[in-house]
Amino acid sequence: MNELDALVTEAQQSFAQAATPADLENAKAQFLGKSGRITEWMKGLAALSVEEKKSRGAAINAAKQVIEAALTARRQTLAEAELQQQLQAEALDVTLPGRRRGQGGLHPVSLTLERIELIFGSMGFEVADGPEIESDWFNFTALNTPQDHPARSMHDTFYVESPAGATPNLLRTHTSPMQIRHAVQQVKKYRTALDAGQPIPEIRVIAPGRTYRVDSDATHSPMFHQCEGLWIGESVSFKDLKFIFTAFCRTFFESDDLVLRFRPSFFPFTEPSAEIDIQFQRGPLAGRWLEVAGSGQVHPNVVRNMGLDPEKYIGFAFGMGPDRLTMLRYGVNDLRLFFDGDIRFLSQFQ
Ligand code: 2U9
Repeated sequence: MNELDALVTEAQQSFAQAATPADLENAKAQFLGKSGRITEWMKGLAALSVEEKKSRGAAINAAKQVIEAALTARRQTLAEAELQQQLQAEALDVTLPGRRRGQGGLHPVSLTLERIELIFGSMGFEVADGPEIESDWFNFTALNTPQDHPARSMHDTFYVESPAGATPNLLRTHTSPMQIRHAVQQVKKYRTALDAGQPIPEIRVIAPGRTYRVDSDATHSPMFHQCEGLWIGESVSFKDLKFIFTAFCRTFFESDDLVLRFRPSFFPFTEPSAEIDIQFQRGPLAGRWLEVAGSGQVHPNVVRNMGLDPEKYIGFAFGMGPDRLTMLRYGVNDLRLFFDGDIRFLSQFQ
């Protein structure tokens, strides 16, 4: 075997051993590069005679072509191998099931609020929604709560930073301010009729929503929900309150034989006032009296703050805690479970 044949064999072996395209390009440089072995052979031609140049030159060119063909073949092989590897690495199993988007659902307290709105809505109550940051006037003063009432202390109420000298705003401690707002709006709307001594539509509204108090244990959360109701007209009485609230409780708890008890109490915004207890006749809570709401006849000062004459307009109000109603309905004993955000607990209500 002459030297050129040996060089071709060496180049073929060298290309075959190159495992990556980079290795192959290095191997190519050794044979076909500027100072590669074939190039050196070409340079060697200069010293030869014309005859020798012809025959040797042809032989070198033939060897070069074989080496180039080997290089091209190896390049293709390596490129194909690389492609195959990539295809395998990125392979998609189209038979796998798709990833589903999780199905969301309503929070148990939201379910209760919807239920309350539906029931009172069916009895002709509007639903009022409004600010959670309130003024001292709407949260306390308009509701006949005296200046020195303990509820107004920093101990019980979250105050919001405000400019020096200004009466501080606060996180509403109940949703009653919303009922005042609603009533004032209605009174404004019917001012002309009122001034002319004409009757105006009754005010019948509930105000559900978040409320805040400085309080935290197994049955109190600093943020909790409330739903208050208000019905004002020319002859709305305690018997209407009893009827409405009994109907509400029996529908809410789906229990026609549920019994209610009105126990005398005190609230600054109602006079007289009563706590409302319920008693189930069946089920795990049967026989026990459970407190579910406060209520009363709206205090004349509060009626006046709505812009109405308390000698002519009268009515009742009530307030309840949807969080507690949810606990009773589902048999949950720790209020904090509702606000921990644990999906394992919350998904049970879907
Ligand atoms: C206006 C006038 C009067 C709303 C009322 C209660 C009694 C009451 C508590 C129930 C459970 C608060 O969340 S709770 O702790 N509420 O006892 N609320 S009367 O009285 C009003 C509301 C608005 C204009």
